[in-house]
Amino acid sequence: MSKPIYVLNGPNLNRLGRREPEIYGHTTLADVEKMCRAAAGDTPLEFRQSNSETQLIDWLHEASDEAAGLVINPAAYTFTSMAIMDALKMFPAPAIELHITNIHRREPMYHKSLMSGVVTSVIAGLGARGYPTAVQALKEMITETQKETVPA
Ligand code: DHK
Repeated sequence: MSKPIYVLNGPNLNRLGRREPEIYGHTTLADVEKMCRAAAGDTPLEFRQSNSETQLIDWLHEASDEAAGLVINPAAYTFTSMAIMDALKMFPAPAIELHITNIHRREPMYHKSLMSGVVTSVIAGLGARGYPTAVQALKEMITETQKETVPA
């Protein structure tokens, strides 16, 4: 069985759909999970959310050993957690930092991500549809990497 794609979500995203819908929309995290599983198709997918920094770091360590690719929405930890940044630095496969909102169009406190410098790509401002877009892109990147590693 091929290695899974991990989709990790940070604090307060468990309230998606009810949390400031004028900013984050009405799509729930359960809806987002369904969209990611549809985009993953036959690629296994681990979809998780935690409000705990420690839990997110432990999952990043696990993903470093188990995952073919990673989508992470660190939410507010994006701007505060060097510990999550350090864990992301150790992730050996393609990793996409994802934000539902365009953080660069928001208040200045949302402009400086600690994560963007240690990931493959950043997606921000596509709303909930950013998630399946990231999963689809990861699938393509993983397939390309596999093609490169298969001796001609
Ligand atoms: C989600 C949050 O919870 C905020 O703290 C971030 C991010 C933005 C998002 O757009 O998905 O700043």
